[in-house]
Amino acid sequence: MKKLKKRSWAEPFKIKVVEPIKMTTQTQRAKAIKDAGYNTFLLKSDDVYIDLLTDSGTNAMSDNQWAGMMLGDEAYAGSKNFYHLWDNIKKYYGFPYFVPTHQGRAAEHMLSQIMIKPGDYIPGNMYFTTTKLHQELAGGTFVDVIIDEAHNAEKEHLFKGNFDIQKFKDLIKKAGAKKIAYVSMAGTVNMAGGQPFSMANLKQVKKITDKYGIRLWLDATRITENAYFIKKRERGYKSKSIGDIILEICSYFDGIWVSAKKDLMVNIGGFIATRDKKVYDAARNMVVVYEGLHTYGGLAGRDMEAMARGIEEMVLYDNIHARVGQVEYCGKRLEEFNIPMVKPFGGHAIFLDAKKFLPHIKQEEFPAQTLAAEIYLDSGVRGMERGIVSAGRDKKTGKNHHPKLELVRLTFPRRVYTQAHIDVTVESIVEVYQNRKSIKGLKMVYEPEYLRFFQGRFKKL
Ligand code: PM9
Repeated sequence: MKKLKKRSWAEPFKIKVVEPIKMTTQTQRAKAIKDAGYNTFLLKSDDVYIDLLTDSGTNAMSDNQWAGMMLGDEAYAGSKNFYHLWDNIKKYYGFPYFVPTHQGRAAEHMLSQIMIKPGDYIPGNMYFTTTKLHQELAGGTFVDVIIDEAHNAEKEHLFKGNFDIQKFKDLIKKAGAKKIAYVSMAGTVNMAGGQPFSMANLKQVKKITDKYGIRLWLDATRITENAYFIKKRERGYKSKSIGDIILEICSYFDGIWVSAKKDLMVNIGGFIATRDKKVYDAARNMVVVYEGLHTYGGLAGRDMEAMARGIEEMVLYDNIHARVGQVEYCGKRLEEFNIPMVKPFGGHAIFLDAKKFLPHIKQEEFPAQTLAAEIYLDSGVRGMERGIVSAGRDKKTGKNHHPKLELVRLTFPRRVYTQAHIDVTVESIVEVYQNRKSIKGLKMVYEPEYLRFFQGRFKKL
């Protein structure tokens, strides 16, 4: 009899409501992707079979969250859902003040306007598209001080999201501490492949910011995954709960901003939370200009209730274990076929290394954009470019940035797809890999001014 090597785990939930998805033919997909200018953001979702574009707002809410939606208090001012959410932000993130926003970039906009003066620098562990844009629009310059390993897809490092302490110190020396608006740390680091920072590294950063009186802020959009990796990989945290690790992380920061569309497993929402009364007062005042009253910030009462309940679920170990486990399952299956990917596997997505996948396509011919389009063409699976298109242009010279990482992100919405969906995805990627030599690159034919990856259009070379 064959011996059992290990016992499997399964998701800590079962399916109560289903949403049909549509299979398309290769001919239909060829037309759809051409009409979309070879940009997966411009596809109609009706033409997509398995949607791995993003985990942002695409999550499945629990029955408890849906029940909470029915308890939405839609009063213009002082909704009880706002107070429930505030209580949970205090309890689970540990900050006394909070301002709701309709999503993450609204929080980035306000914080950048409040904290950055023209000519300031903002060091961080690799750029994120919307974050950096808002920092630049406020007159600041983002400086990447992540460790070099993060820019190398294949390099195995348990904490690729770590700050390079020397790079950070060099910047302070060069620019002067007064010119640093704040430190912008992210956990996990999206553009590096969903990679975490370690608690030890965070403590080192904190020591320096304390010494120089620099404000320390966190993009806590995917902090649950970072906490999970700390629990799994860092000495001293094995027996700590996800909730306690999140609280410890937050205790080192002056404030956080969050796109609630990720960890909180809702379809819309965001917020700022802080212990800095001055920044809070400014954000609370600014939110009424751009978002709505400070007790709803562009959200309905029901949205805030779903967020409050989502926070309670995000800290559950079984939930985050299943989430990261699904990403790992996909990675391991792809590994069997030697598909080039970012390693170690990240928290929210598998990142295909398009430079290695399509070595015959130059970066100026958009290998990752091409690969995302080819995978869609093969199977209707939708991923996202995270390479030269996403990196945009230098704000001074207008020249394209040439990031070392040229990736296609296959992102897993929380609690949405089954193992069978992952298998279909893996098989499609393997098929495209086997036929990769015949694939040709793209040229850009339309480029919007901001965040060009969303709306840029391409033609086949
Ligand atoms: N992230 C994502 O798909 C949504 C689309 S942008 C390509 O990964 C971080 C770490 C994010 C993020 C959005 C935002 C902005 C801030 N920080 O999308 O405005 O991953 O809610 O948040 C996306 P909003």
